[in-house]
Amino acid sequence: RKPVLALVGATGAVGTVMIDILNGRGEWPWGEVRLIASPRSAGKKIAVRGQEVTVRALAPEVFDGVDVAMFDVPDEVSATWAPIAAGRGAVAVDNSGAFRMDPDVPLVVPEVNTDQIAHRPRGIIANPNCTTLSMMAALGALHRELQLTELVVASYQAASGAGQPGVDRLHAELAAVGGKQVGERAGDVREALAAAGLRQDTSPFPAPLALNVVPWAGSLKEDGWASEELKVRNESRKILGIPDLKVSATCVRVPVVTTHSLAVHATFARPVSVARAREIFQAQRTVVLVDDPAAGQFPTPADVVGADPTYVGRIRQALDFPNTLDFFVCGDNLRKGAALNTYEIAEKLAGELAN
Ligand code: 2RA
Repeated sequence: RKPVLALVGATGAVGTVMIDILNGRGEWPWGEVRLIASPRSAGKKIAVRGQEVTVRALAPEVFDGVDVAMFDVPDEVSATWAPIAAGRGAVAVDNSGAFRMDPDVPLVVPEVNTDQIAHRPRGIIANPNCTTLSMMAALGALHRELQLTELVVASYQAASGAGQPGVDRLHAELAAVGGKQVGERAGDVREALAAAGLRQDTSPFPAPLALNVVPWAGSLKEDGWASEELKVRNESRKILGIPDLKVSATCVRVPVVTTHSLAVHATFARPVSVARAREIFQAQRTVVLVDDPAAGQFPTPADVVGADPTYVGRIRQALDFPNTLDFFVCGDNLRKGAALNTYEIAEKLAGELAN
C-alpha cells in the first residue's frame, strides 16, 4: 500500500503554499492525502493533484492510518496534536517552534543533516524557523568542507513571516504612504499612518514597516535578545551539529512581502577563497549562485519569491578577518523556509517506508 499523507493546517498561510507544492511536485509517492484544519474550516474542498479533498476537523481519529502528518499550525496546536498523531502511528513533521530544541526531536534540513531523520524517539521531526532555514543550504554546504566556527548574521525579514496579519498590515501601510511624499518632514511615516487611521497598537510590528526597517522580530528574551535571534543561534548549532558554534544575530523586519534575506559573515577552521566557495555553491543542487555585481547581478527578494532554491551572491573574502567569507542569501520564507522543507522531510519518510 502507498503511504498516507496528512496536512494539518491545510487552510493557513503556510498550508496554502504546501498545497501548491503538493500540486506541483513531480514524483508522487503517496496514496491518500488527508487535509486537516480547525473545525471552522472543516468541510471546505481543496483540489489536490486533480482531486477534490474535503478538509476534516482536527480530532484524534483523523490520524488513524496516516503514515506521515505534516503540521503547519501555531506552537500550542502542534504541542498538543503532534504527539497525538505520533501516538496513533504517524511520523509528525512539525513546522512550529514547539519541539525544535527537544533533544529527542531531530531538527532537519534534508540537504544538511538528513541522517538525523532516523533518530526520532518521539515520532516527531521538527522543521527549523524560516530565518535559520533561509541560509542553511548555503552554510551547510560550506561547513561540510571548511568547518564553520563563527557566524554573524543580520536578517532582512519579510512581513509574511508574521503571517497574514503581517502581510495585510504592510499592504495597508503602503496604501497609506503610496506614491507621495509623506509627512511634513519627508519620510515621516508615522504621521501618514496616523492620518490614514492606522493605529500602531493594532499592528503586528512594533513600528511602521512601510518605508522603514524595524530591528525586531519575535518576542523579548533575556538581556534584550529577540526570540528570533536566539532561534538563529540555537537552531544553527543543532542543525549543523556544532554545539559550541559562536553565533550572533540581529533580526530586522523590512517592507518586503515574501522572502527573507540574510547578510552572513562566516568564519571557518580551514582557509577559504571566493573561488572555492563559488564551486561549493555551484555543486549544491538547492543553491543558485547569482553573483556578478559588475553586471548588477545579486539576489534580491523580488527575484526569489515563489522559487524553491536558496539564492546566494555578494560573496567576498573578509578583508580583516582570516578564513572568513561574507555573502548575501535570499530564500522564500514560505517555501524552503517553511512548507517546502517540511515536505522534503515527508518525502524522505515516504522513501523510508517504501524500502
Ligand atoms: C518571522 N521567522 O519571520 C518568523 C516566522 N516564523 O517572523
